[in-house]
Amino acid sequence: MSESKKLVDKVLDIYPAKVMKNRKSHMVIKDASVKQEIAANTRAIPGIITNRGCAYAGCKGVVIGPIVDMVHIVHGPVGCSYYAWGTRRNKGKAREGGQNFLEYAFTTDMQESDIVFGGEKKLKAAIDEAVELFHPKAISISATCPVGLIGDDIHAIARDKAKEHGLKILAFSCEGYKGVSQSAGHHIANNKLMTDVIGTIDTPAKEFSINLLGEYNIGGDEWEIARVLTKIGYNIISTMTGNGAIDEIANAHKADLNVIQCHRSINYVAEMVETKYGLPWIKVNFIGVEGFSKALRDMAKYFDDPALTARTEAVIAEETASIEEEMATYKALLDGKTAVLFVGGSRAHHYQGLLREIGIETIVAGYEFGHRDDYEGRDVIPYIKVDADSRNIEEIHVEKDEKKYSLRIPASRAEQLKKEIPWASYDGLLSEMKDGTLVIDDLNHIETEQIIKILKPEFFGSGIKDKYMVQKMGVYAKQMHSYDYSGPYAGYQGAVNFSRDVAAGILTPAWKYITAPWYKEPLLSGKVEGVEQVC
Ligand code: CFM
Ligand code: HCA
Repeated sequence: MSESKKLVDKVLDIYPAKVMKNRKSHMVIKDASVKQEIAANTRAIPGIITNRGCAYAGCKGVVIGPIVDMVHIVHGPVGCSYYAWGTRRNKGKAREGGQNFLEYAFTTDMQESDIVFGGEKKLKAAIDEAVELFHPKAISISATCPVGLIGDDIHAIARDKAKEHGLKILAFSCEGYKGVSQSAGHHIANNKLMTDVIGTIDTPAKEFSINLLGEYNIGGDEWEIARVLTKIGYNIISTMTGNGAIDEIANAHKADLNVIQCHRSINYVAEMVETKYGLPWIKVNFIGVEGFSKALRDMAKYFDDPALTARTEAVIAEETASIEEEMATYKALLDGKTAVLFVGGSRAHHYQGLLREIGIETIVAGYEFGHRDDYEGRDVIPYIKVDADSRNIEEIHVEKDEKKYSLRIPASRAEQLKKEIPWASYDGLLSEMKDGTLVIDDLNHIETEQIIKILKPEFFGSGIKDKYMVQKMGVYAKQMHSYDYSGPYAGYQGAVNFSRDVAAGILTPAWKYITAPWYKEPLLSGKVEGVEQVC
């Protein structure tokens, strides 16, 4: 029996029958010879200590919060705002003459009396106060659980106050209880960005214009990606939403291409922009040396411009040469080690290439709230229509989910693109894993404990909730959400930073001062001839 099978049996053994059946459907041992399916994006079992967050976290915390020049008001009890204050480490800078409110936490601080008599008055006052004190370009209002329960009409307030003050106010009914995880919040945020922001400014874009979608500038990632893209000659119209600015996002539809890093959190915008404005999108992975170079090459292939392609190759050569030696040093230190990766909805996949580059193989991986396509991937079939549109560009149509979309791509490029770049399609986490390794969706506390005990990996890519329990078991756990306050980890320089931090974390002599529980607690006990206890 394979190690993974033994592990699955052992993990499932602790559950009552009904729970066992449910959890089993969220576990898959990779087998490349068959098409595999996994249960995902379903409700966590009550009583199980899941790592997931809520819709408010996904909407305000993840998608809307990183926009730097908006005042983000949380309508709810103070804890929801305080908990979300600065913890995601999405960095941002004010544009010239512009504003940056990222350091602030704005809340209506609802009290018991507001819950009983309604919180609308307080919200109106908060908006007036924010406008008077800060004169922002735009405001967001995020509803927390009690708001939905008592029925405050945040949308009517947003409409009236926007008119009164003459600015954009976006209201999000992202009460934490909606959906099964953060994922519902992403969707709510995406919808409003589409209806109220994108397309509201029409400044013509320069050549090679792109939007970066699903990149949140955690630890400065976007700045490292942008450094290289700008060197090649790309014009980044907007980033959604790390270091994002509201007017830039409003003009996003003028770009030539949407480039998606985290598909899970922003695919709805990509799809809606594609349908409404004919703007195609490609999925990339900016993490890891190979990953980043591939992303740059895919983008160059899309634009198919000889000078851009030459610059791409020159920048790749220069950048990779500058980090080669350091990466080799870390590989020599870490070769042969193993990792477990359990992160949100894309990083458990995105970091595997980089880990492999420094000699670390991922043996278990999973998402908190990924959907089935994040595990299983998705293919689309582009096909060509012969007629030409008014701009003298032949239309290319994409058929997916039985719908047809028109894209602004020269017909001659279609077949080639289909073969060469991940145009509107993507690989899932399962495709990254080696045969025999284990994929687990919505991993919980007790399963994490079992995995660590049985597999004893050297590296666990975690969130804040599971990090310290793993470290107390003597295994290095790295916060893959906040990067443990380090970063950037994306791009070439990011790969070096990550490798340095992982090497330091795994190789620190501190681990010899912690005795893992399996060295002190008996796994079996009883009397075996002449021996008191067997461990
Ligand atoms: Fe996308 Fe993200 Fe992630 Fe995500 Fe997140 Fe995040 Fe994450 Mo935390 S948007 S899915 S909801 S890459 S906040 S920057 S680290 S769980 S893997
Ligand atoms: C969230 C945000 C989070 C939490 C990270 C963690 C982040 O989903 O609420 O649990 O450590 O990246 O900050 O994913």
